[in-house]
Amino acid sequence: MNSKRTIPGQLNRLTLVTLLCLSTTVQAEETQQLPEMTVEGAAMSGSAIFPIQLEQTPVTTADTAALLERAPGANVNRNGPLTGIAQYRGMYADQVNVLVNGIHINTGGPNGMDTPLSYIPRAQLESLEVMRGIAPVSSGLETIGGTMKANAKTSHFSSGDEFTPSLDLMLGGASVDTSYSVNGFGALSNRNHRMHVYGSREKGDDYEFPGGTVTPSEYDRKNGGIGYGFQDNGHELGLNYRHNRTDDTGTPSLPMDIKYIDTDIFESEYSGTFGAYDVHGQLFYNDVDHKMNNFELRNPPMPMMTRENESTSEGLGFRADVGFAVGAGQLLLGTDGQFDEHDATVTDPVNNPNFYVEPYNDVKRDAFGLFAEWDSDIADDWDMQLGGRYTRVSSTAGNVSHFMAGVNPGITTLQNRFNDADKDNDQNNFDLVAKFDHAYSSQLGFNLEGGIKNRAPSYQQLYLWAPLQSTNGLADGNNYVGDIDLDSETAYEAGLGLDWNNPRGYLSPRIFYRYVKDYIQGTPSTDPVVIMVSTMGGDPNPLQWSNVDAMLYGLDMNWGASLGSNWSLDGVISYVRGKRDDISDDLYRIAPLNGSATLSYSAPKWWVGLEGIAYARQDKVSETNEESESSGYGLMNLRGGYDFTRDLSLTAGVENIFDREYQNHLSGINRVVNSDVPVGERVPGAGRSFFASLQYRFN
Ligand SMILES: [Cu+2]
Repeated sequence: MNSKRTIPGQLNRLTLVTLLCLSTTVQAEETQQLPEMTVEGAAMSGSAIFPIQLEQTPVTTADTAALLERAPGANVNRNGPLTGIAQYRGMYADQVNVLVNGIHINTGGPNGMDTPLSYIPRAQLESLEVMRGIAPVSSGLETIGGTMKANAKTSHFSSGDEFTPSLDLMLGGASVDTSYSVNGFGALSNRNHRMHVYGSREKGDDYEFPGGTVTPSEYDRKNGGIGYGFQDNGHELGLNYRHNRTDDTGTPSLPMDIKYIDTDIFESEYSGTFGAYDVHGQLFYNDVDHKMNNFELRNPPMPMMTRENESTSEGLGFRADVGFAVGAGQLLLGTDGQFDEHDATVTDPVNNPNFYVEPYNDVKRDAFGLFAEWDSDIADDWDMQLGGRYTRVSSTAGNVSHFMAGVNPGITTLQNRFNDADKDNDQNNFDLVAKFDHAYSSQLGFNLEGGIKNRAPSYQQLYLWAPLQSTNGLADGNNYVGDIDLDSETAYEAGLGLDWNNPRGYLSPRIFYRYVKDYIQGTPSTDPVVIMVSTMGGDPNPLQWSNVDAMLYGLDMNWGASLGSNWSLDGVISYVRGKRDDISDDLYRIAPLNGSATLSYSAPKWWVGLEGIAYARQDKVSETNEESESSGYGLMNLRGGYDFTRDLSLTAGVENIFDREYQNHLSGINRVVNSDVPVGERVPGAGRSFFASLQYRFN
């Protein structure tokens, strides 16, 4: 209960006072009952995965990534209403392995507009989990910044031969962006077959904040698909197809807005048992066709500077693993791969039909891995996980062209230099993970972990040859160029945690320290040609991706108190510090100390929850990235639900009750002219919003 005092100082006074009053009031209740979460979290291994509680969150917030703020250590970098980039312990974008329905999605937008989590709209989300601490080597090819898992609603086998139907319908809306959200999911299953079909649409206008309107922050997304599963005699097969169509959607922190994102995702999965061996395999493919521009949802920075970018991408992935008993534990042996292709072209269809730049042409990034992981009970109260992985990442790119080559000497030099270069980059990486869990008593457990993790450079970091803001959503406003000779980032990480729970409450703090050798960071370009070309494009101080050294350390925890049979108080606190080790500077876009607490009351037919969120100021900012500081703030949200019948329920509430004006530090900088938000200022969060959703569930 003291945890609230550790919430940072700079928060809204009202939030703190309200939280204090509420918690003292309800503390008076004497009845004790274990909150559900404590029961689930009691097993030692359970503490490794943090499931975000979805029941009490608004389905009307379209962006699934926004939910990450509810997990210890996790957060979200926002560039627009649908483009949340997952952050975990100060690492983000390509550094964090986000699994969508168990697969890695090859995203097509060179600026992170179609982030993995954007492919499961909130209304379709079944579960969202954050693996705490160092991710197991089996959880993905490149997991330097951790692993998260999002799963969409799907069909499940039922028990008899008869087919049983189920239906899940949702209709919702919110006031701050006059948005609506509809979702339909239908399934039919028996004990051998299951099939489902689903579709959703979300549409919202520019959202309001106390100082006006954020332009453009409108969004429009349709997402739907079909799935089929078969099981018999311990063998199971699943097939899924998903289509995503995002139309006009604003990303005010990026140079362009989404015109469309058109993506197909095919997944297949098999699992079965052969004697003592559990066999599992996955094969998946996706393609992305994406267009963005700077003249339809916003005004271009200068009237003649209209630009449009079309990107296409394809990704093929697989995984095969086998598990069997070895010694006192289970050994998992596996192989996995991800083979991606990227192309992008910038044109000016409005003012200059001759304008033509290829930032990326025929880019290929092929990752192939082998891994072994052994989970065992080394002693009565001790669990151990040992894992090792080899990953080879081979990247290459084709020759590029620019319409000014042969005319502009700087561009001619950059283009020829790139086209004459050997563009192959091969990385051989070895990951190691060791985790120990010790159950000291039924109420207290400790865990200790250490690991070495790698990430090969992204295609943008290798192959961006002309100074442009193509940075997978970094949104710092700087022009960047790549470096074909970059090395992989290598993190050396250690973590320590404890899990305590008893009938009065629970507490699961973790501390971690991570040293990242060859951390990939933009550093001031010293190349006179790059500087000259970038200056023509408006940025006289371009950055070049480089290997530097960095460290990240911090603490995160979830905690809760049982306050009687109906009341519960649950919270999360996250803190991370990220800084360069080679020079004196801080890392870019690191969340300040933040925390949230929710007081909820649950009755058989209804519930109500009051949430307080507090962010401290962030003055540890990156000078290299010209990052600005941000102030602290506090917010309150009130939500409730009512079940009319077993099938029909209503959820409603108000977000940002006091219509507080605030800027989340991880929100990008506005670069849209003629907006209520000045150019160069952090995009503010949404003002007060009333929301409601009606859900019909039949099964
Ligand atoms: Cu884009």
